[in-house]
Amino acid sequence: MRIDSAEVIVTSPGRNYVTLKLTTDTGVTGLGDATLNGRELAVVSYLRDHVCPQLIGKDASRITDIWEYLYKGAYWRRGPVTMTAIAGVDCALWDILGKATGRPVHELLGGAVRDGVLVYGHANGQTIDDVLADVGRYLEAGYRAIRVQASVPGLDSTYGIHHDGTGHTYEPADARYPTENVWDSAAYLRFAPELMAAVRAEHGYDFHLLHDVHHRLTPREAARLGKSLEPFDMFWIEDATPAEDQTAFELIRAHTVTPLAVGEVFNSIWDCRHLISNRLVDYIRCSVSHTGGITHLRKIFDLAALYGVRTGSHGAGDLSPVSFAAALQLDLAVPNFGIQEYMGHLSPAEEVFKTAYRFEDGYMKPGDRPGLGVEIDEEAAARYAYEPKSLPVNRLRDGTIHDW
Ligand code: EZ4
Ligand code: CO
Repeated sequence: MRIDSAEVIVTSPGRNYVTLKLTTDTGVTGLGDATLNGRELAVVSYLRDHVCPQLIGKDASRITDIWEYLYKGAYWRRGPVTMTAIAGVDCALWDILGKATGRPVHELLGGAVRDGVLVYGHANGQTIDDVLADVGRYLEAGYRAIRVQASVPGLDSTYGIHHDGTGHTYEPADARYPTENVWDSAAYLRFAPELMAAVRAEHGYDFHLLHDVHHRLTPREAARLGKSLEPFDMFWIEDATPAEDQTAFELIRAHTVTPLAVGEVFNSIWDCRHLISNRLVDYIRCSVSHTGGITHLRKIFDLAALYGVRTGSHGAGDLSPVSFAAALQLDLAVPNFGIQEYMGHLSPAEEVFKTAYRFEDGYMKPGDRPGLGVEIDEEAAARYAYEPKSLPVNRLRDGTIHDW
């Protein structure tokens, strides 16, 4: 079973997605997501110009060998572009192996160790009242875990608030000039406990409550936030500080028992090792498509299992349905699964990606189609041309660039 063709499909059904499609000489196709939000074309070039030509003729069933070949063979290691490209190849190969053997990928990973994948949805709003209503809608829909974000009073724009009722928080902008937001940590730190108190007062404690800080605080501020949220029994606070400064987590840990989650901007096990092996985080949030695919993410999850760290994979809408399906396959198979983010996809994406997973009673079921369980309609994909867009940039009130 040799790889006969490797094609990169770029489409924008609501937002941009990069998909790698591999086809074998036996006629089996596999899909992998290779989307890196705001930097999509860098991965497209990495794949088309450098990786795809090297795949032709390779034995598609030698997944680990191809992974090592692309990782070690490039000499230049790690980084989001490289690891997203490798992830695209890796997931497509798992998809092929599944289809060739007639098995869903989770069976090839050792089989399901649970019946469904606990997911959390994104409730948000401009005001606390808007958020309370949105949380109510998620509970009504059957969610058992909900991430809550609200506009910080006094700021024009806050991360995590959708503007169009879709749940999607991506802020469209001209690619050359990202939207610029103003950020104020003091205002946020005053507001966050008020928000979580209101959510618990209105809706009680019988569901998991999550919150994304999105890398904006100093370690001391993060420690204070964690402490101030302890009464509200958070499932986690996510990305409390920019996580490249990893000893920062010692300070946060010393002051709060609010669980910590980190990892959506990591791309290899080396980014995770210190935090995991020193038990500085409770959940590791790497995504299958930014961390070298199923093969490498499985290693990260197995390392985490040694230290009692659970998984909580990134699942934003800027990762395609192919990525989400791959995440579900892995989530189902690892003993130390914690939770899976589920933001969903805009409706045009459903024309392009035909998925088998379904939401049921707070859990996601991946279905039992062979492989990852997603097909692409290439004619539909061709109707949605790539649209250059950037993520926003944050500045403090005095104009200083800050983490977004
Ligand atoms: O901002 O995926 O937890 N989810 C997030 C996301 C990220 C986007 C960046 O592309 O933090 O909304
Ligand atoms: Co996040």
